[in-house]
Amino acid sequence: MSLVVKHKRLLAWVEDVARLTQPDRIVWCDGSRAEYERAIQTMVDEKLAVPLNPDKRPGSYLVRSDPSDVARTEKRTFIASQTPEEAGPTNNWAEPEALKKTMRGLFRGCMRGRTMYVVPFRMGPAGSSLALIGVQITDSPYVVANMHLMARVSSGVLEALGEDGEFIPCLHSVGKPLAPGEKDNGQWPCAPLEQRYIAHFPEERTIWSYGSGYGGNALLSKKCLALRIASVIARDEGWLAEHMLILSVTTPQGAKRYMAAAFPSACGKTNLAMLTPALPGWKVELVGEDIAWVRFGADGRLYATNPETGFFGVAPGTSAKSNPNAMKTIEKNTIFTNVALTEDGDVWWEGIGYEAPAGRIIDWKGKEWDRTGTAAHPNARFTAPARQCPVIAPEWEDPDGVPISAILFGGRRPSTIPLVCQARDWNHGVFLGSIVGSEVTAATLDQKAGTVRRDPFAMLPFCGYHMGDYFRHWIDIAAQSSADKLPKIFMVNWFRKTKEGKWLWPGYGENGRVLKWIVERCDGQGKAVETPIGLMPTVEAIDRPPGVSEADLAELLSIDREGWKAEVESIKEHYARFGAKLPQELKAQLADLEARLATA
Ligand code: SAT
Ligand code: MN
Repeated sequence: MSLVVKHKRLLAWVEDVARLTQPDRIVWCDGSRAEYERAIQTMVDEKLAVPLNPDKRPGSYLVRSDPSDVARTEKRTFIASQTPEEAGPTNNWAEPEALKKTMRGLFRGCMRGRTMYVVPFRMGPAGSSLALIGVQITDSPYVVANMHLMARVSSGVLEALGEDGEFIPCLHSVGKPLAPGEKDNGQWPCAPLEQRYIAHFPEERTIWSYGSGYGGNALLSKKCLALRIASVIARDEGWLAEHMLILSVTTPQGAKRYMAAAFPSACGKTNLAMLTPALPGWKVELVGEDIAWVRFGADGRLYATNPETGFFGVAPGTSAKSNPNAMKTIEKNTIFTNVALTEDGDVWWEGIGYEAPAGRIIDWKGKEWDRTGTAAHPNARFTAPARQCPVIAPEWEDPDGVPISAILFGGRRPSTIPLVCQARDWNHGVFLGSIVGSEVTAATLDQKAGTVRRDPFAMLPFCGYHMGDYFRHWIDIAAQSSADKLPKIFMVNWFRKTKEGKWLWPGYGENGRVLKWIVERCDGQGKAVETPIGLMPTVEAIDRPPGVSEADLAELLSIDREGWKAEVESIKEHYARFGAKLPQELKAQLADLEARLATA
């Protein structure tokens, strides 16, 4: 590499890691196209990636991971703050020195036979005051290629660091050293589950990840840096790092309004971010589909920035019906992981919108599919550049971010939660964020079906500190502005069912009708009535989609008083976890809700 690295701390860290992990060679990455192609070719040579048919999916590849390494592993994810109190009840805590000792033992010699890549990257557009620089050391060419798509990898980042700039060290290994002469030979490298650690050291702003090569465990820019570590930085610096999509809505009159929205997983966040509204004349464009960094501008408004450059989206269920814009985004230059391969060299998955084509299908495990089980893994992914999205907002890389008019919180709630409801004020909105949850559909080890799994702000797995302090931070941040400039906050629920189990709301493009009411509320229009749970649209205020009767809409907008009383009890249980760290303001919100339900 022509660039001479002058950053002593960075050089010393790279040397230390190389001494510990003993790679065969070190490659400093520059973010070039040639480098991307070399990383992919390395995988192809090792039979870890399959080039797809260029007539079907130009520039695209299929990768199959090990069946034990197919998703983020929350049980192996740690917040190693000085005290367990700082990590709080929702995180796995580990004592930092002990964890480092264990992990150093694992890292010792773990890159033997492999290349150690040093990947400098920036999160956030050039010139953004929130942009953060990270340097990821990894022995995975899969990570290198994916980071090229997801983050701004470039040698310019090293130049910007100069001799002593701040960066977040991200150390990663798949945890599978190679013996002399040994090759991966089609075997996705990773370590056994019990040896995996995804560790965050929030005080040092450092990430160490060992043993997994998949998704958020390995692409450390994403959940580890841009959410867990960034949430700690944001708390200290007075901004917000959130698990939110960012979109714009343009009205038929040409007014553009921006919204940020948080949903737990499997609630159609990517679909909403790329929505094609069914209402004529309305347009939605995407700024981000997973992470929002949010800060106040000089004008007192909140501005949101997408720190990433690509999508790491779930493939199964993505179709021309559920998300036509995602389908267009992944037509080319896409890395697919754990989907099925068709005989003509294209990809296929459950819910792609058409039957699996005739001929041999190779499933995600690399075996010929007998057409009984699923051909793609349920958490199979596509990695694609954001700029390929047909509805990407032209301003998506604006260094100032986009001014947010509304914040939405949602979940998958077959009962109780109405289609939409507006918070009375900021603190009430924070309350709505703190009680976000989705109904458990199939019973799991720790929860029975029909109960609500709470996922406050959809940040449960991603908050790098005590969730009670995080609630406090959300309440306190309002003091940086005034009530009239703060975004309005809404709770939405596309998933209401009748008692007989029939969907009450068609969802997808029809959700644009709810966005319309939200825009109207932000602009001081749109009819709403005071209810015990917040401000609700009247039945006439929502443009009714075809197939939804007036009675259905009335039910979608009704207050299920008994359901809400049960909800209050469930929120009390949820809140009990946070003990003395639960802000007084949220206790007051809950007491207020209970009182309103009793008297109204
Ligand atoms: O694997 S990721 O963490 O990037 C995606 C997810 O699980 O939400
Ligand atoms: Mn996510």
